[in-house]
Amino acid sequence: RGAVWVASDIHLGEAVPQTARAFYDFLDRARQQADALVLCGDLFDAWIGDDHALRHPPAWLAAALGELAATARAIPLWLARGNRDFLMGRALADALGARLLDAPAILDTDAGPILLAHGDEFCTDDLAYQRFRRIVRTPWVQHVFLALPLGLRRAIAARARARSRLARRAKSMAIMDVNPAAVAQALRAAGCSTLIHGHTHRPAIHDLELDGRAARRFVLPDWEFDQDAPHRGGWIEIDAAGIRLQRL
Ligand code: OKV
Ligand code: MN
Repeated sequence: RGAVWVASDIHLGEAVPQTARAFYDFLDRARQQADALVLCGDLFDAWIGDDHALRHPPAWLAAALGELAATARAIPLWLARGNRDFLMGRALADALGARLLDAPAILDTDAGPILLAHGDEFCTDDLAYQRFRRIVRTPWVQHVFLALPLGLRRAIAARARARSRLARRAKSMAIMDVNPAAVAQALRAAGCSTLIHGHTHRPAIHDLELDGRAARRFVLPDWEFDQDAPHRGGWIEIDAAGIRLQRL
């Protein structure tokens, strides 16, 4: 309750100092102005296990963990997993003083109940991705992966990312967007008329009709800076006055 801020798809990684700086400024602002912060998936561009991150963090990751921990000391910080950092676990949350949010989750906010999800689960037209998702979300598969030595995990991750980059180029924009029926079904199952998600990198507010009633779908922006799109990033503010999409 109070002012809840939601962001997703920051995609922190080794070589994105601009993104990191913009995000740390945002965390600082959230510490001052929000009553809670929810990071709704893809905080990190890749995650191959809490152990590697916590034991030998490279400099960029140590900096990120420090900023997140400082935020969690100031306000409740909730972390939901995305399609890239789905291996974030309890050890990471504990180290940060954050809480894991099992998405999809229903947030009880001053603007009413809101269904919160990363969004990849709604991209049901992308059959190849859904197949990948089913495999890597299987508990025993994750168990085996996490038991592998770090070097092997890194190599598998690098291969998976290279393959994914190639596959994306062949996919249409429509395939990589949410499927309206999957969205409707999730809202219906949750008994909500508001959905917030990220993942598609297409920030917008969509007015929908769900079983004859008005509903809304808020899409969070991603934070990946590049030459073509230098002004990305943003978040959603939720309070008694409503739900607002804020851009950097
Ligand atoms: C995350 C995505 C790479 C998309 C692999 C089991 C396997 C986990 C994993 C490896 C990859 C996460 C953990 C990464 C997301 C990609 C490429 C495409 C579309 C297994 C459990 F292989 F043994 F089955 N992985 N990494 N992708 O590099 O962070 O979301 S990752
Ligand atoms: Mn995503």
